[in-house]
This record gives sequence, structure tokens and C-alpha cells, in this order.
Amino acid sequence: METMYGDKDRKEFDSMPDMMERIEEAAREAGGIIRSAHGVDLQVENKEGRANFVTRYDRMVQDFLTKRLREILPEAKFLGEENGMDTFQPGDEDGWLFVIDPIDGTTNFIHNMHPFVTSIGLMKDGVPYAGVVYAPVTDQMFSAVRGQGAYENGQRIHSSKAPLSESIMLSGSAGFSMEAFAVAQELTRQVQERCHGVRSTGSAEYNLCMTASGRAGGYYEMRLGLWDFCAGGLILEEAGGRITDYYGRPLSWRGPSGIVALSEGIAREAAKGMPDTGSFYDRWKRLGQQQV
Ligand code: 2AM
Ligand code: CA
Repeated sequence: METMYGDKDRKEFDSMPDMMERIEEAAREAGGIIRSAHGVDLQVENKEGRANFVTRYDRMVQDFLTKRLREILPEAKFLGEENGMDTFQPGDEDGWLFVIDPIDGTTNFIHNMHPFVTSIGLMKDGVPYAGVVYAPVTDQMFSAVRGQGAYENGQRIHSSKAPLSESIMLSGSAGFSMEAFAVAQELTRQVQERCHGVRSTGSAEYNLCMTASGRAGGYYEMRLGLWDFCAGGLILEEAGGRITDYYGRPLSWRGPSGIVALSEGIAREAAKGMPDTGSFYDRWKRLGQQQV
């Protein structure tokens, strides 16, 4: 059968259902470790910059995932938020690369306030190939394989076809830069008056999954690590949505980026130019330039 994949890829692709099951199982186990943290000393430390925290559990879960995923796909390389693995290395664009965030939404986790999730992206030759995002508090498992659609707890999901005027939007909430936050707030003010309201959850991967599953119309954030959007970005694309940088350009999938993630309906509007406001991206770009 003629496919978009070559013969070699096709072979790997056939073994994907089994591999995906094992990756999801690893994410579920990671969620178990995260849930077991309730009421224990998290040993919170502040990393570089403002409100950028890490706990004993972020490190422990990343170690667990690295070990478990290495058993599943021994030839894969790793990029992860913690333990000094956070930079895309020369050669990472060749072959398999796991991109993991053991806890996305660490500040929420510290405050015991859902959502916080485990995310596992799997890149192949420099582009996302599979993604798994697991929310342990609500037991939601989101997943996608490139070309095979997106799923929540085994059910196919689709992003919304609704226009901005009938959607909830999600704003970024990283506290690393008050200047970036001020720019994002200005965009939020403008988006707020054109939709049903803007919310902020504190977990980028969860926001992407909320957009992929049709609950939210989109999500924007000034700066994120690759581990914050790799898995959820693929899940959104497979659900019919669109993720770009805030100039509307395709993501490089190599490292940090600002992102604009949109449902199918709002992406269509944005492509045409928003009603009476001009292009979403032009607006974002003008605001972004104050900071970049
Ligand atoms: P984290 O919880 O894994 O740190 C909040 O809007 C999102 O921004 C979260 O996904 C959070 O991921 C991420 N975030 C927090 N601090 C950040 C930083 N200094 N740089 C990039 N992303 C950050
Ligand atoms: Ca994290």
C-alpha cells in the first residue's frame, strides 16, 4: 500500500500501537508517583529566574521515565527539563528523541492545584512523531501518533470549529519575566473582549490538550521550553488544530519558542484575518516586538 511513510518507517509504524501502550503505561506510572507526593515534603528549589521551581518529584519522575523509556526504545536519545538534559544537541535531529517534562505545571503541583501533567514527546528525525500527556488528578490520557489522529482516554478527539467569538481562550502564565507577562496581559485584554473569556491553567501541555479536545479555542504563551509543547503540539495538530510561533511561522521543534495554538475554527479565522482586528499574528507580533 502506498503511504506517506517509507518502507522502513512503515515497519516502525506497525509496531507503534504496542510502543504507544507502553509509553502510556510509563506516563500512568509517573502519575502514580506524582499522586503519592500528596502531603510529603516536596523539597522545593528555585531555578534560574523568577518563579521557576523544581521539586524532588520533578527529578525523581524524570529519572523514572528516562529509565523506563530507555527499556522501550533503547536507541532513543533524551531531552528533558530537569537534570541538565534541557538542550537540543547536535545530532538530536537524527533518529528517535524523547522530549519529556516529568511535571508540567510544577507551580500548580507545589500548591496542590490541578492541572499538572506528565508529558512525553517522541521525535523522529527532528519532528514530533508521537505524544502522550497524562493528567494524574483527573486520570486523563491524551495521545497521538503522527498521521493517526488524537485521542483522550481512547476516544478520538477533534479541536473546535467554533469562531473566536464563541470560544474560551487560554493565556500563558509563566512567571519568568514580568515584561513578557505585561505584553501577554495586553494581548489577553484584547482577546478577552472578543471571546467568551480568557482562562489561565498554569500547564502548557494541558492547555494544548484542552485545545485539541475542543474545550478551548486556543492558547498563547510568550516563551516555553520544547518539553512544554512537543507532545501537546502534535496532539493538537492531529486533532485538526494549528501550532506556530507567535509570528505564525512553523515551529522549529529545536528549543524554546513563543507559541500560538489555535483550534481549527479559529485558525481558519486567523488565516483570513480576524473580524475588524486584522490578523491575530500581526497583533501578536506587534505586541511581541516590544519584548523580543
Ligand atoms: P513547568 O511547570 O514545567 O515549569 C505556565 O504557563 C507554563 O510555563 C508551564 O507549562 C510551565 O512549565 C512553563 N514555565 C514556567 N516557567 C518557565 C520558564 N522559566 N521558561 C519556560 N517555561 C516556563
Ligand atoms: Ca516541568
